[in-house]
Amino acid sequence: MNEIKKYIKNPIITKDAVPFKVNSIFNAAAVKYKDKYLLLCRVEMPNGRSSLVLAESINGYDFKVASKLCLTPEDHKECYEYVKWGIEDPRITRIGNTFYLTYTGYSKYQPLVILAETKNFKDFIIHGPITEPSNKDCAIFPEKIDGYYWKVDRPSAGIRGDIWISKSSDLIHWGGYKFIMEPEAGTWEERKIGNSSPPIKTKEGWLMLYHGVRGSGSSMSYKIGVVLLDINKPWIIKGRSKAPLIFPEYDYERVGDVGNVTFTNGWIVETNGEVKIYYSGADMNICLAETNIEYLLSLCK
Ligand code: BMA
Repeated sequence: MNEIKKYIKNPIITKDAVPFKVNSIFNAAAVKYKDKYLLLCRVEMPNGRSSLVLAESINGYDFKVASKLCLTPEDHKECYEYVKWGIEDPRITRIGNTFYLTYTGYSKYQPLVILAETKNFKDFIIHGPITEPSNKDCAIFPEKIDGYYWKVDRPSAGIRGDIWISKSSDLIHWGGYKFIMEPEAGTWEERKIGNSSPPIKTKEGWLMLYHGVRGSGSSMSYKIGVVLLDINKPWIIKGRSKAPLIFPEYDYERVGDVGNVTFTNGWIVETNGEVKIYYSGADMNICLAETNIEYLLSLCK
């Protein structure tokens, strides 16, 4: 497959599939767990604040949404004031037998990044904020590099929206902050960029999806690109797609709570190199696009 193929039956999950009342379901983290495909989805509740719910599937296409929320702002006993307005847009990284979740905590203090971990998707240890506000779009690398854990995120200072990288010995205390990429002026990603999915190790480097935003008039358009980072020095960019690979084109991506948005925070790589990108259209649903590692690498050349 030398392309990105949007699934013919998109969207694969809408709010009609959620067994309780929500305003929308979107922006899911994705992982394989015990031979099942798991999506940890953001649900916006009727009051406009978000929580997380699991959806699971045997084949990666047909998902069943759980009957109860799996993580809510109220579960954050020690840091509730930083997530009071919702928890949003999780990324999941597996290191050993532990799944690390990074997600946005939203409150009057502006967004920041929360770290939690689980081994079974039932019991969660919530570590709390690992950035100050304003920061979001954080993903952790799946293995240590040069003896350290690494994360990317998107601090917002003034009008800038760049991706930065930092390192840690314990995943809690971070330092060694470095700028890695900025929006490309005058293009589809000129306004701001942010990580989209946890980096994946390939023979040519770390492959990572990112989103880029362009504002025109009163609306913003969200599209998805891909970047290749150096395997030993992940702050060095080896290549970056010249154009977005996923962008709003169909009604289910153009019309919704926030129109003209394609946004992803989860992908799954199969052992044969095929890739399933779970993305959302117009902040309203969950969709699937399929491709493979070789093609994604070719876009970075
Ligand atoms: C970003 C995040 C995402 C959302 C996107 C488009 O800033 O808030 O959750 O999908 O905007 O509205």
